[in-house]
Amino acid sequence: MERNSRARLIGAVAAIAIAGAVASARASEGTFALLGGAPKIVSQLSATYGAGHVATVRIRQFLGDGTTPILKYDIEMEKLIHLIVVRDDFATFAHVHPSFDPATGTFTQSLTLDPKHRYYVYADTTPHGIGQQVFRFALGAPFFVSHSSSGPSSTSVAVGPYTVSLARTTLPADRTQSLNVTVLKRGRPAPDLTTYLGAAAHAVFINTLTLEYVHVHPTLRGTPATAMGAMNMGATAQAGPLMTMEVPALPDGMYKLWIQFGGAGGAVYTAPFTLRAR
Ligand SMILES: [Cu+2]
Repeated sequence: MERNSRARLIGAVAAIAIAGAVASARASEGTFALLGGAPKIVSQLSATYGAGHVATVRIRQFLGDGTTPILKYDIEMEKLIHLIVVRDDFATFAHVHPSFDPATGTFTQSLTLDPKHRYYVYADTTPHGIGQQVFRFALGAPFFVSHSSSGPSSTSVAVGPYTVSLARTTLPADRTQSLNVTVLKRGRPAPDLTTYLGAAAHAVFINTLTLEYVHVHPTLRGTPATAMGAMNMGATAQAGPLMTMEVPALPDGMYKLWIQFGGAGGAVYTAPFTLRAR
């Protein structure tokens, strides 16, 4: 019955008939998208579209048999799921945390979509006993928007009162490397940064051609980095303006990168970059 009340369902027989005709809730199967990982589960998304370009997205995941729903997830970075939603031109980025119904294993999230665009939705979870899994789905307009082959972005981006800088935005491909991340406020190392979801910062990379996904966590310079792909940081994560991140071996290509961090008062800021690996 999911979360709908019985009364609402009975009152909505006509609407169900319409929904059935539109068949908008048919589940689509996600494409495995974690760079360097391997698919161990089946991930499905269904979407219903309402007024105001609002889509209600439901995600269910299953064991490899495709029929046994996964009901138990490990909490990673304070949440059961991280849903990353990126517009097809990579101009918008959202990181949200759907609600979870443990009885059915269904994650539910409302998203407002620009009807002229397609969106890539990444479901980043850690099913208990399985490890991190990331699946990609497409929502919205069915046409493909070709991406201009623009070069890497500037190494500095202003976001709110902060300026976020990377050591470089052109990286050697196919090798792991450390990349310094610096956050300034009024020209000085920002004194008021706060942790966000249990980390100094979160960095999501998406290959603009293959749409492969990587999610790493910058740490304060001079503190030990966590293992690649491990989201468990313990309770000791600290925020600060001088960070470094361990970048995994990126195949040759262009990558969008969004760095999220907490500012004064816990406000969340997102700094977008474009990287070239070659
Ligand atoms: Cu993160």
